[in-house]
Amino acid sequence: MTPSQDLENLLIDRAGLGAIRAKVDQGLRLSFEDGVLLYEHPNLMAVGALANRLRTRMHGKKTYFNINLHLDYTNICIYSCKFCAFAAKPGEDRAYLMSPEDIYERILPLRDSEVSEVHMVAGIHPEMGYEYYLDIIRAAKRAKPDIHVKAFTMVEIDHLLKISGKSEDQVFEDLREAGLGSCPGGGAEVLTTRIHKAVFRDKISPEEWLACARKVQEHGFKMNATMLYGHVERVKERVEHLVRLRELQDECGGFMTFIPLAFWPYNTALENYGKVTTGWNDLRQVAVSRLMLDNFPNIKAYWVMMTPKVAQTAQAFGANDLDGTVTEERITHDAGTSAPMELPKTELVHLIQAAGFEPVLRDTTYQNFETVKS
Ligand code: V47
Repeated sequence: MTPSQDLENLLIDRAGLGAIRAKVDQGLRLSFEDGVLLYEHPNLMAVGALANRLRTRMHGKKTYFNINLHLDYTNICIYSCKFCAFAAKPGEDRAYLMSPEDIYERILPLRDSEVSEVHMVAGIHPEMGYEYYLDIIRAAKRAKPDIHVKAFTMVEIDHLLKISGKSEDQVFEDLREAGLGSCPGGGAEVLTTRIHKAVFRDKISPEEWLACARKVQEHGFKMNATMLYGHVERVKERVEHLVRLRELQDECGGFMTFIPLAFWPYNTALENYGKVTTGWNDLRQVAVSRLMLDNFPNIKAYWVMMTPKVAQTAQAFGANDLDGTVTEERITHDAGTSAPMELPKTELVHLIQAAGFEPVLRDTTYQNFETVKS
């Protein structure tokens, strides 16, 4: 054992977390009660050291990122979730809808660039039919055939299954044929009945989100999972969310990354209720996620919601991925995030290296890697 490991053990054990350390060291699963304890423990540094230990065992000093683009193809949405500042109703000045041609024209100039992924997530439009969804994927692939299309949260997939008039197998076959590569992890919010009723009651329930994720994975697609935290949820509800995801991952194994999403309250129905999450809370959320989700290969610190500085620090609290360059995200910017619109590759590399980690450029599904030197 090195002197720094000795010191780390001392920090963790003196904080009264020796029993959890023993479980982490033996690769044993943490319980629901362990999760609650980690969230409530006053010594964040000790919780972070535990998460960093697991992160180091899984990934060493590597931090992954990619070069990507977000296209939130419409903000028109039939739902009115209390946490959302992005959604608009048809006819509102700020309402917009991108056509397949718009998607094509936006991606075409990137044909010879390093961009490897387009992330497409949006509201549930009341009128767009099944073919529209296939057409926007096709448009992205037509513009840049090698781009990975990571599109449609479980809310959109569930909607597609309902409006398609086709069998489940056919819908997934159509999506694959159109060029869908994988699915992003949004729309889960907090997977408990109380939070569903309180802040997103019209949208699919926690059980429906999990059932849809199971279908996606059973049809051979990889996907991510998220949790929207920092609003009206309680500690036990955050733990319940993590445990439910962990159980589904045991069953299906198709989750690539978990992304804790820090809530931004501005322009939402929770503006006067919620406070912007603090760096302290964000780092703890990353650390507890790493420790509880032992079967998730990656934990992402999403700088758009967490801010670049907190995301950078999160690398030492369990995160091994910083997402990507992003460019053009609207959902969090409409809700007042203080993060910039885009981080150039050089800036991401700097954030990673300045914290003593090794930047590794990845593709969406973590199949191809390129170590970045600067
Ligand atoms: O589902 C909505 C969240 C999600 C707010 O899979 C908000 O790689 C904060 O899913 N404050 C969409 N968050 C984003 C998403 C995502 C992002 C980055 C990477 C990946 C991935 C997925 O944004 C929504 C919702 O949970 N959201 N409003 C808000 N006011």
